[in-house]
Amino acid sequence: MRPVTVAAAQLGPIALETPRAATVARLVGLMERAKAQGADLIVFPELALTTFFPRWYYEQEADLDRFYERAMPGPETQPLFDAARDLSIGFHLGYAELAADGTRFNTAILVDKSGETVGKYRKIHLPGHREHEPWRAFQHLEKRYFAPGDLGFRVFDAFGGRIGMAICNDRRWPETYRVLGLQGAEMILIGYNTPIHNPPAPEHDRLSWHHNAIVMQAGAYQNAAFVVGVAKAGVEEGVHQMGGSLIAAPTGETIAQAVTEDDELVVATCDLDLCRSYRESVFAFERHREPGAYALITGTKGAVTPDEAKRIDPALGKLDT
Ligand code: ING
Repeated sequence: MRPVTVAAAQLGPIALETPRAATVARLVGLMERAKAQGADLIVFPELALTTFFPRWYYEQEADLDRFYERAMPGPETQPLFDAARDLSIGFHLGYAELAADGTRFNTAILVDKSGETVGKYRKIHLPGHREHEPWRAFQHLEKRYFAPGDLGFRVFDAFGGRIGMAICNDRRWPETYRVLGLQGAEMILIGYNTPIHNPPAPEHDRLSWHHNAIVMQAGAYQNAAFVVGVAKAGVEEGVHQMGGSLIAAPTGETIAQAVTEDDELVVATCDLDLCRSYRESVFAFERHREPGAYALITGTKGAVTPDEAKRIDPALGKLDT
């Protein structure tokens, strides 16, 4: 048995004008409550220190600076690291990072029970658009405000196992989970801010919870790992963001989930050894995968014609006369 008691710390809205210190105090309060429930690790959502600012168009770069952290920990976030050490509870935190070279990333860190940062991830799949699109009820300017992550999908040895991280839109792409699974990930932490309404495809809105659940359940099952998905939820500055925080087991089942759209701790004790029966049978990668048949997966960004496909993977043309 290698139990890890994890608390998915779903957050309700964070208003534009909420001071960082007030939000940090709110997160520390959740750390104290999670510890009281026996948690080893608390998982906060994506961009957990501010409102989801990509919903607005900012002409001036300077107007964006208020949302980014130049240091982690910095003076206003140090209380999180102190609480981790004092309470002996690790945490995962999503935040906007302004790197030393001026590059802006949508970032997450993993901090252990001593308050040491043991892992960092920068969001790779950036959804939305780059230019102002006034036709939308609200913007989704992640392609404008962040650069694609440059650290890859990594796993980190912590909490007695192998912990991977991804952020929000990453959870919709099977490649995310497989790259982590190929490094032996046993638990994958994913914070998200997901508006229920998607302006380019409103017909998808009613399926928000269904899509949220199936991608994380599938990712967990197909890679023999636990997946912890954590929302910033509720009506935040007029935009309704879904809750649906959940913990999925390697069985593919959801073993715990949120029932509100506000601050809510979803707690489960996850035995990382449960990954083994899947990792050593149906998903024994080394026995069953056939990478020689997967050339298209990294050979092209978008879909291609069958003829172009044959140029990437000659096997596809083998029967051609
Ligand atoms: N948010 C959304 C997500 O992938 C989105 C973007 C919204 C995609 C609605 C599809 C439908 O959950 C972030 N921050 O990636």
